[in-house]
Amino acid sequence: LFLEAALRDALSDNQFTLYYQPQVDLASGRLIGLEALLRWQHPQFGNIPPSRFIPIAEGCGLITDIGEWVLREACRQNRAWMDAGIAVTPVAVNVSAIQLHHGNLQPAVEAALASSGLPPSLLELEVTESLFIDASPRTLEQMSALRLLGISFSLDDFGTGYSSLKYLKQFPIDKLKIDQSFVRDLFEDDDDLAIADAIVSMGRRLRLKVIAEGIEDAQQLALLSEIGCEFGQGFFFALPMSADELVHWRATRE
Ligand code: G
Ligand code: G
Ligand code: MN
Ligand code: NA
Repeated sequence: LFLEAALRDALSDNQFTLYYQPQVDLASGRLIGLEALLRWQHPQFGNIPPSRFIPIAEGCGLITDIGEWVLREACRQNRAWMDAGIAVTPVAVNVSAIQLHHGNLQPAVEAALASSGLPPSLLELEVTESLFIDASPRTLEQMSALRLLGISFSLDDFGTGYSSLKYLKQFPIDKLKIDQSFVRDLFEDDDDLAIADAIVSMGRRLRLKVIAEGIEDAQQLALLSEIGCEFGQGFFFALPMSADELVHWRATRE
């Protein structure tokens, strides 16, 4: 209840910022995208992680306003980088199943694209498998409409949720994100390697892109490359960074 009250002020008081974590092509190391991650700096209580406040925001309905802010800010920032002549990549925004369920994601995305002038091909939306549990008809309708606009969808935390594989056929998904829980012990645990390998193979057959999350060391990277995983993200490449830090990071790699 305390956090709920604080969340209401967070938007109006500008306490939110977006951090950006690079996504790379594993073979070349080239930057291929960014994931936008929400950060909340409370004036008294400091940094409060999304794992704590997103569930509360979902429970009290504030996720709609917060989600709209995230979309607007990510699109604005990516368009600003484009205008500054910085090599452009898509930005991936995490969206809550609730935003889709209630039917306000599509108008929010369209508004964010219109106000920023960001081309739709430079926006990705990350959804989780929880989306598929009692998806309303509006869920699929909105996803299909957004896909037609040129936006792509990634399935986050893949393999940990409620994945009935039939959903991969029913919903317009473009990319699978291998959950970091399968990557963590990849080198020590043959079962994790088997699961990652299976996801990569299935992705290829279904013509889906596959990205591994949570890559922290060179051994994990080597194994993922060996099984044909094309893309990756994790502390081994880069931490999530502020927009300014990211510009610097990009410059030092060129
Ligand atoms: O950045 P961090 O590791 O703390 O993220 C924790 C969780 O919060 C992740 O599951 C991530 O998907 C989620 N998250 C981060 N930013 C957003 C956001 O803008 N919207 C939603 N709905 N979830 C987010
Ligand atoms: O659920 P989602 O995949 O959106 O969550 C992304 C979260 O994972 C972010 O909060 C980010 O900080 C965290 N993360 C990103 N790379 C790594 C990594 O290499 N190791 C660990 N432990 N966490 C990571
Ligand atoms: Mn994510
Ligand atoms: Na994840």
